[in-house]
Amino acid sequence: MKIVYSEDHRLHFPQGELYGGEFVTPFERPSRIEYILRELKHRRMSDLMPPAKLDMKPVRKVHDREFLEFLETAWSEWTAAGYRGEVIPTGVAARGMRQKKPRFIDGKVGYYCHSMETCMTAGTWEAASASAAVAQTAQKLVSSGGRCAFALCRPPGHHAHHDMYGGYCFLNNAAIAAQGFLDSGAGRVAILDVDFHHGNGTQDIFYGRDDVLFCSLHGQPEDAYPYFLGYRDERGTGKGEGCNINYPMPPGARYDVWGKALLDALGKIRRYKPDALVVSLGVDTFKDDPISFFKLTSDDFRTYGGAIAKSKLPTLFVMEGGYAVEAIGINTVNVLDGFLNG
Ligand code: SP5
Ligand code: ZN
Repeated sequence: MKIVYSEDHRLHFPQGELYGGEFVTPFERPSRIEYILRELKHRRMSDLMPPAKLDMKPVRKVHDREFLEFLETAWSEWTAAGYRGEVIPTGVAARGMRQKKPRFIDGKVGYYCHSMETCMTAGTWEAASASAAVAQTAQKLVSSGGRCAFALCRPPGHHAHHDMYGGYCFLNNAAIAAQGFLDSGAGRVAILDVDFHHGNGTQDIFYGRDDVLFCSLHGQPEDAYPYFLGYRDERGTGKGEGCNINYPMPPGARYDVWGKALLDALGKIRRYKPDALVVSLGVDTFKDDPISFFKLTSDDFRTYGGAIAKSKLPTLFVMEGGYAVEAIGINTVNVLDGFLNG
């Protein structure tokens, strides 16, 4: 399996994540990638390549132009304002308030942010755009006839909306890849999001479209981040009606429950007849994940990799979350291994 990877992910490492009212070292940290690389090497999966330069065309189709400008300039505007800490909003555009973009950086940050745990720092834009380039380069490998590829993205992407960042995500790598497939000639693309958290950003981007089917398996929003999206009755709108399918599940869910949802999603994907499949691959469904509540074992990851392979679709794996760092390599590579041998 071809693996695309960029060292530029290291440029994004904020000092803090707001967690339980304290600033802690971010769960989404550079060592996650190091653990995955180590396990890939250990299992002789070393077909690594760097990304090509990012083509902004598909990026502009899934993200708002002014939002992209904001991400690119936020750090310089923040420091120019005299602030010495990392970029965090104070006031946000909440219920009943006007949705108009303010001029000053404080206001703009509140306008474009949906989750305050996620800080921006000096290298955030560079890392986020390198991560999108990783997804795009891997997508092109699959579009030009490969059976599969692994985009080792960091920072992750599936919480990034058309015009909002948060949940450790800035650019929606999976959405950029899906758009890339369409732009390279695919008629329809399916996105299967197996990260523990609902892929609210990906849902937002494709909610009114029928050329992308989005299926997400996740912790139910009553109990789990992102809290305000991911219910079963969110089914898409307009011509996108029926092209958004959510599988919210309760705390403690094991593979007996989770695997059933997966098979249902894979059935829906088969009937949609896509030309390509993008898997938003988060391994925070693992039983020992520090911020999640599903109970998948390391063996379960191999099992579901095999189930995904049965779809026989050109498949792009895009790395999302997973915070049990000592096991992240084993769990991620188990999915890829299960796929290759499934
Ligand atoms: C890509 C991805 O996986 N993003 C996840 C972002 C989650 N951010 C908020 C986490 C809040 C966790 N609260 C957990 C309580 C556990 N006791
Ligand atoms: Zn997650």
